[in-house]
Amino acid sequence: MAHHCISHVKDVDGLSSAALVLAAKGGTFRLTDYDDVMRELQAVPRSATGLTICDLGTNASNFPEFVAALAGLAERMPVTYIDHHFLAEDAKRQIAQAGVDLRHDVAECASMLTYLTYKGALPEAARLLALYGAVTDYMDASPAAGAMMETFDRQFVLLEATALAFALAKNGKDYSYAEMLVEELSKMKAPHTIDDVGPQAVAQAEVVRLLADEVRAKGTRMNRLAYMATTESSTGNVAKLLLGAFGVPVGVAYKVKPTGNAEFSLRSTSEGGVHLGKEIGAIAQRHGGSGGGHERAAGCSVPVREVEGLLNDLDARLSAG
Ligand SMILES: [Mn+2]
Repeated sequence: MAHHCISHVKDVDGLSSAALVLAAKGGTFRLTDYDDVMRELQAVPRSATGLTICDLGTNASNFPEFVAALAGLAERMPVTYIDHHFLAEDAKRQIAQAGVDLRHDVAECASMLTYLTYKGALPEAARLLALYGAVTDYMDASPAAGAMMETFDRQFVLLEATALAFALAKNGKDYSYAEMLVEELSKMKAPHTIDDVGPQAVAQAEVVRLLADEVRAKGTRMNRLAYMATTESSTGNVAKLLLGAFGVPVGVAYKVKPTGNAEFSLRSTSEGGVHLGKEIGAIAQRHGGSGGGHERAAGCSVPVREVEGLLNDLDARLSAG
């Protein structure tokens, strides 16, 4: 008899969401990335009495399988799906029709939506976890997060959220480190009091400083975007650094995976002029891959031979305005 949670492994929003579910419902949790969501849905323990899925956006290419898996699970237990990645109205309808309690809002981060979902079973301190996800997802000016932030020392929240994000980035390839963070956060520990989060965050600050120089040297500028191939674990970081290094509205970083796919992160400034998540979803599908995300932060995956075509299509789309 235990609740089960599946949440996003890659960022503080996913970790905070998992910690909130763990604090409110107890039970077990698994952290995963977009590519492995289907596998995790199939691996939900037989003994689970409920399931919460957090911060794991889905994309058009495997949507029918995703909904079918949700429907199968919803026959066995209550299923709650909490997310803030873009979802078309029809997709939302299909998820609800599968018997899933969908908590979806693109205006707030997943950890804030998770906090609001389980608020009644959570202590006061859980509000900080909601804000860590909001800060690191750039959603701390959203209606619920903005109002909550006003009741805290803003610099304390920024310090704790950033320490968490940097320590996670430093240990990004190690899922057990992320799991440790979730366990500790679920006990309402402040990030700076968790083991070596402080030193790991400082070490990551040095990684970021050196990376900024590397991006300047190795990045390539097209018309409206700059791109770079990297082996660095956080392609999101590299994409962001490209914006400043080349003065372009869109930064694109990718790494080639052993599967033969190139995995991209995209970031844009307010000058981008397009919804990155929607555009890259359509472009990636044309190149035999998939993708999606937010207006100014998105990701996709395509076969490595399609990298050049994808970059050309995206740059052309951005140049068309
Ligand atoms: Mn998120």
